[in-house]
Amino acid sequence: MRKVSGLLLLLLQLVAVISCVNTKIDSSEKKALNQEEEVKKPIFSLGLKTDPKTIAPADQVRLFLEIKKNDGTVVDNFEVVHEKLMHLFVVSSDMEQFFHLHPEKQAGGTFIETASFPEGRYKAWAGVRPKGEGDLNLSATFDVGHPFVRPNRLIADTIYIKEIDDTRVTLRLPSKEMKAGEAIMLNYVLTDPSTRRSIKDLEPFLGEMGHLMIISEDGNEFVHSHPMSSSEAEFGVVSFHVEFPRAGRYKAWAQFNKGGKILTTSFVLQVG
Ligand SMILES: [Cu+2]
Repeated sequence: MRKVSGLLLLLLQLVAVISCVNTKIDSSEKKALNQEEEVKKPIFSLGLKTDPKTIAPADQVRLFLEIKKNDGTVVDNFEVVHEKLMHLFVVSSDMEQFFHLHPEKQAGGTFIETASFPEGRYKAWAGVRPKGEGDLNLSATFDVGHPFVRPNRLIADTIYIKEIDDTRVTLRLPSKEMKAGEAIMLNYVLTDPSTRRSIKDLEPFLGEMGHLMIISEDGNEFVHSHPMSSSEAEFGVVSFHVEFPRAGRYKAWAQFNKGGKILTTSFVLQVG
């Protein structure tokens, strides 16, 4: 009996030691995680001011944008990305409005853009590459008028065909369900709806045969993709390689240059 209780005691001690080790691992892991979070803390943010401060629908408004560092300094040195220093995507909270703008950089680092917007709450995504840094996509919000804002709910498209300016744009999705974190190919096929022939006069737009901007339903995830080299733009097919950060619905805007005219098309996608 004594032997058994001695064994039991040993076992209990062993369990205690193991759980102690476990706790230690847990706390050190936590520490490592915290450090990682600190490292990941964004160094840059987007400063946005408008003139006028209160914006009425359809009124001309000037947007002043600054890329700021944590210490408050304004970044003034940028690399050209796709022919521009800044690509600004302004999207309404219901994702019905989409603007692709190119603000002009001023001395000192402030970018200025003049535009007008229908009533709504807007998120402005600025795509920039500060010298020596990677690509940044930073966002800031502003209101136009007195928008009634509710959580956005997108309805996934079931038919992936749209016609714009005498061009039929068909999005060919992968045959399998699209999953977050997987490499996915989105093929856009551009045809002439009357002849059903492929569009052959696609031209580069900002240095690429197409641009694809994807935003999650809640407006928190932003993905910008460019065509793969395997695209056959001369046959009206432009392929994008994308990876969705998480499951949910996304709105995807694709832009093409057809004989000097910019075509913008959008679809809502469901990602499992
Ligand atoms: Cu752009």
